[in-house]
Amino acid sequence: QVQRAWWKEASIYQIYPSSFKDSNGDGVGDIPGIIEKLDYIKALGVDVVWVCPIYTSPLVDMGYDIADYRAIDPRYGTMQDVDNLIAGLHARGLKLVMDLVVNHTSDQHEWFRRSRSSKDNPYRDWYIWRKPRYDAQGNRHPPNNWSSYFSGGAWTYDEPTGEYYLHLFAKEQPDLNWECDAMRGAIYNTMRFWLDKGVDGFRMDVINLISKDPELPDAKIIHQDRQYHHGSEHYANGPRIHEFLQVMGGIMKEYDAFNVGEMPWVEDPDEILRCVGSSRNELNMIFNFEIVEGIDHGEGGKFTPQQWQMSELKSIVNKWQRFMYENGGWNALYLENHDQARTVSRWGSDKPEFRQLAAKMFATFLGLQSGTLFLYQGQELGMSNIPSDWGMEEFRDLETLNHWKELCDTRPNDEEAKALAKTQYHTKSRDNARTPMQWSEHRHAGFTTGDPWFRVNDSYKQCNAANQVGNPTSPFEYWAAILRLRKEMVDMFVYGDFEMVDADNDDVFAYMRSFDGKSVMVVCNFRESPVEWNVPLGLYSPKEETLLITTYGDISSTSRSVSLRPFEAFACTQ
Ligand code: TEU
Repeated sequence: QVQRAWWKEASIYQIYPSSFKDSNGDGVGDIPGIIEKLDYIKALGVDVVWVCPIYTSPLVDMGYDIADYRAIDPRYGTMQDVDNLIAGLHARGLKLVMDLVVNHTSDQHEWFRRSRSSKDNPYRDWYIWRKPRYDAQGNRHPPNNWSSYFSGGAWTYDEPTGEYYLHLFAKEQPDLNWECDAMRGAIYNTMRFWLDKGVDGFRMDVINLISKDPELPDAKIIHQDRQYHHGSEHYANGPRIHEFLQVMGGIMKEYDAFNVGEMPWVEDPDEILRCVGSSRNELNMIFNFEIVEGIDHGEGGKFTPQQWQMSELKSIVNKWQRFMYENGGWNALYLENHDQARTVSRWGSDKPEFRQLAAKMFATFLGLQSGTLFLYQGQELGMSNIPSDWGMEEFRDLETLNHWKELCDTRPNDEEAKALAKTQYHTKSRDNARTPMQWSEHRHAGFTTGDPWFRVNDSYKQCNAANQVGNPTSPFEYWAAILRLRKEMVDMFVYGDFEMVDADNDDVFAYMRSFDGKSVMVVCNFRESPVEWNVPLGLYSPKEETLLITTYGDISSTSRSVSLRPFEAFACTQ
């Protein structure tokens, strides 16, 4: 028996504030800019808007380094603007989800300034400080061998007090100490502060990293040649994670609020179910990373090449679709966000003749699965990665820049490695998703009247909201149709069963959804070439009359096969 919930039926639109819409000509997107575009968001047909961090921040990591949890960064606007945003959304029947980034703060946060000031400051214990280790020669070393996600080690030595602090991300993002009661209390109060304001929920940044093994043991060594090692076995879903998540879940429940937890480095389905199971009162759902950081990351990590395989994509999708259906958990569906490259470029094609077709194919593939659907700004337009002829000077993201710097420092003359890394940045850098939103064919794509903080993708004349809204063949209108279909057939698409079809096919991703004796077949050609798809024995054959949605407007089929055009996708009933 399926348990119904508004958030299971909802679709969520993610906004990256710096790059969405600039209202005052300073080149940076802002909250009044978001308010200008609420009708656009409503027209797409989503139910919830998730806004990435807009709190006071030095923007070392684009706002994921928060200096004050209760203040709005002046670049984005004021608290009054947030009130107006909430009112504008609620007036349209939309909800607001904010980012909750509580694994770490900025090093400019008042808590950290105090913490680092002296060993006996009351805030000392709010962060994770440890004494150095010394070797036989008396050389100083960090307390353990963990690496940071943004290159180098996870510890920085702080001269004034002679200890190291932990930072799993940049050195300007010190990790909070969740073993400290007072610190936890401050975070829980912060959640209430925003919920009392009328915010409808949170997206919780790397929430599974907050509970660490207090011993902070050395990481197991997988790559002998490296100085620092991953270590997630000691802090991903650590010893007290469920205790903390249940407190937060309790707060969310009081407000009937929505939450989704971002959870890297955990793959065990049973552990994930302990976080999202319907009886657990922890999280509604999580973002897992198996597709976006699995199928095309090579052995050496994100910026090493790996040709993705259809069989792997199928087995990941099938596993999670079936597992949550059978075990009373819930999936978050996404392919893009501010940390991931653009789908069309990464797994489809952004050639002019294919870009829109690929965008619509991915909309079909993702949009008709079971789960809560997340769309990232620009995905509804089929926006593509930054052009291949942009040089390194255009990149802004510290993950990419730190990686590049480390490579240039350690292998300055290895031209081959450098060329390879550049190709990888053009495929997978976070910057691919962060170029300004393309509103129109006008100067700077209508994003700003000033100089944009980040260069606008050269594709804006062909790909923009103005030429897509109201155009029946556009990706925007196709996404709108998918979202309508999910609402009209909510039992089928939200609550129905999922079954993979033709699992061994390397070109075509096909699946059946079913509910109460009825079914829908979804067929997606992932290739830029035509593919003849033989309908598996025992299945009904797709016909023009039974189409629910189609990327080409019609289909070309006989009773036993369908001639799929490049990136063609459709869904049909019996
Ligand atoms: O990302 C968490 C995370 O796991 C990242 O390391 C992610 O894997 C990486 O960006 C992909 O290359 C979250 C936020 O989404 C990200 O923007 C922040 O930089 C990070 O946390 C630190 O707050």
